[in-house]
Amino acid sequence: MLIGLIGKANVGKSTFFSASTDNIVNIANYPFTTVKPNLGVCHVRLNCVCKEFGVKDNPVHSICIEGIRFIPVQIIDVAGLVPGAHKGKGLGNKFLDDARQADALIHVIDISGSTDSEGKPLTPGTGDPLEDIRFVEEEFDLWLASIIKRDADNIKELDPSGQNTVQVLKKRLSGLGVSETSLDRVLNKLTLLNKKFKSWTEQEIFDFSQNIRREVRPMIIAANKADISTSKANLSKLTEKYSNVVPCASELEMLLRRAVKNGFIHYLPGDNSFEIKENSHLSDKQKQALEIVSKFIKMHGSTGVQEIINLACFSLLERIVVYPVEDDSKLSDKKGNILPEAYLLSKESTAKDLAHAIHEELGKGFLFAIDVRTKRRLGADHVLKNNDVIKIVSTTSRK
Ligand SMILES: Nc1nc2c(ncn2[C@@H]2O[C@H](COP(=O)(O)OP(=O)(O)OP(=O)(O)O)[C@@H](O)[C@H]2O)c(=O)[nH]1
Ligand SMILES: [Mg+2]
Repeated sequence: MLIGLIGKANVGKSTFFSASTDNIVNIANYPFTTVKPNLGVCHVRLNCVCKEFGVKDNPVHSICIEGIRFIPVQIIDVAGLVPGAHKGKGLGNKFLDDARQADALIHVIDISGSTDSEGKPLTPGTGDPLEDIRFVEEEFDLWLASIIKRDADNIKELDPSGQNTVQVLKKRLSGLGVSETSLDRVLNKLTLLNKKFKSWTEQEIFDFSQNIRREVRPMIIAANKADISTSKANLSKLTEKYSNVVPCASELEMLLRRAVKNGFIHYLPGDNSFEIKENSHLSDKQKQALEIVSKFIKMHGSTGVQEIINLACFSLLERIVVYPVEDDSKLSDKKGNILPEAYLLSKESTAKDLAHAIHEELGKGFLFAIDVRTKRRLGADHVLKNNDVIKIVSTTSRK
């Protein structure tokens, strides 16, 4: 699973990336600081089942702190874009090629309005975040339209009668993972299902691209720089129009993570408060900085960074968490690690899908699964639910 950070230049994408991965990358108040994409690992946060089972767990690939499980997820920070990027302006559309690998997108914006459409610094409050969202989405759609158009001649060749539009478009958009159901839905909505592709107008190609983008790359809007006072008015305007907006302050999250590293505070990413440790000898400047963060968190509930990652995983991608174990009485693997793994699976995953996700061989030899809570036997097609703890019995696991 890969989360992509996209947006206008100089809105704080790399700051969000650094804050969520603890990898400090280039950050600066001018456009195009990021040229090559940064790839890193962030974590989704959830309540672990260890508390319910009353066990002290020792995860192998995730982390559990005080009953809160952090599961790794890949995240990519790409170059910023400016109007005209699909025609090669700024760093051109390379960012879209990088971003298209992502399963879900976080669209980072500068909600304080401190940057113009090219990402150059402005007096806070004079930039227009609503316009920024519109143009970034439009750039994405125009880029998609150009891919479809680029292949238009091929499509005509492949499908001279124009009878098999769905199959051909599916093939052309395969890099984006567009399913036939999504394609059908969009074509139906736009009443294009029975119109031969070769007679589609420019506008129809654009509308099709826009709808496909909404279908296959839903986005969360990270309203970044929400710590700047000019954000408030913009935020109200935005929430009137969009439902998927979360205010955030990546810079403040980064500050908290640094303070944790330096041993100054007790804080877990996503917490709604933090505690300054005794004998942490903070300077007045550091105290003031933490005071600003504290005020922000009180007002917004958190810095927003963790909440946005969680929304990308659980709302956009609708993942569930499943804990596989080999020993159902000890809840452990063969080595005795308790609740060793936590898998983020798609919503409709079955017991057999889980076996395959663990290991191809385990999937091939699947016999049945056991729901550790109820001790019930589950068949291959049994649909798993969030927080299930499952033992897989397979011909390979008997060896
Ligand atoms: N006040 C405030 N400033 C922020 C925040 N996040 C980022 N910034 C500042 O915004 C500027 C741009 O940050 P970057 O992370 O480099 O932005 P970017 O979107 O990656 O920029 P490009 O790679 O150039 O497209 C820097 O000066 C950051 O310090 C925030 O939450 N609050
Ligand atoms: Mg950057």
